[in-house]
Amino acid sequence: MNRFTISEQFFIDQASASASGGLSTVLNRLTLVARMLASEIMRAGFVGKLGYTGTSNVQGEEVRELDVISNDTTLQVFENMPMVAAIASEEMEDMYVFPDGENGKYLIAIDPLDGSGNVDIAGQMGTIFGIYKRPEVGKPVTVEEFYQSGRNIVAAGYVLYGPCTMMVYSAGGPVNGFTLDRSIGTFFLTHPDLKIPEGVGAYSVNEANETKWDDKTQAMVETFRRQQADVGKRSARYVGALVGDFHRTLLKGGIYMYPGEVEKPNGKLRLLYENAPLAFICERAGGAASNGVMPILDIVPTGLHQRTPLFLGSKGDVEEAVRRMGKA
Ligand code: FBP
Repeated sequence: MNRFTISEQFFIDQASASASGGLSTVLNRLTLVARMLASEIMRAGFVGKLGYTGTSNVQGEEVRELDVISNDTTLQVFENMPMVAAIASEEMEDMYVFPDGENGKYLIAIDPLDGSGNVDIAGQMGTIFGIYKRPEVGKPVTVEEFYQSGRNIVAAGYVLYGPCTMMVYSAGGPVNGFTLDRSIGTFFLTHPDLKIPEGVGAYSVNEANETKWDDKTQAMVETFRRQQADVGKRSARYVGALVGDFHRTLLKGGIYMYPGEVEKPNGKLRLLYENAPLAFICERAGGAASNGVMPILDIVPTGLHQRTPLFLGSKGDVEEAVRRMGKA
């Protein structure tokens, strides 16, 4: 790999000798989504697109104009891609089946714009994606085809929109990070074979939710806050965008937590297009991801928008957090 390794060639080189090239094509199209959204986010302030649409999504969350733009862009980019059968998105209640989708080979689960609460403060945001193979091609697409555990993911990753735009992905092997050179619209390999550090890094949780957690969760987070965790002293960091908090955790170590609450035991984050793709990346970088009871990747979804608690990061940190909550 020389310093001019670009994503297009890398996807092809990394594919197995017997690969049809379909997955590489899907990944390349995802870099197109990344470049288009990076541009939309950069320009949103100039064209008055930082606000809300006045509607709510299936999650009951207020929808930002950029949420809609991000979802529409994703659908447009994959509209004429015969190898993609359907897309499940945070922004759509039901899956979207493409014309002639029944002959498609892949399913894409996506959060087109993660961290949209950061839209109007120039904060970090991201796109999270997971790619699955259909159980059978040539039949009408059913939503149950998306109900596969993260162990079946063929490729997953995220795009980080921040001071720079990065794409981090794995197709089952190492985790590799690319950085966008906006001037030529090309992603260059800048972070090959990422491994998450152990015993260092921040703990990352919205502590304003503390009173909503059960006693053991409160005690566990308190241990990290009071610098008494077995895994060593930790600082606190929380940017309010899962992709931003996870990217820092992947590079610097530590743990991101979105615990369940007494009133909402499944927490906030969605399994199919947020937790499972990031768990796939985290495990391949040597880390761990749990819902507090079992590995995220072992959970078989029963709905497109199913939520789970999330503990994601350095293996030692996640294991200690799970142990201290005593639910596993
Ligand atoms: P979406 O923005 O895609 O809905 O993602 C949910 C999210 O914004 C995560 O990115 C972030 O980590 C979390 O919610 C922040 O939640 P809270 O504001 O409750 O801490």
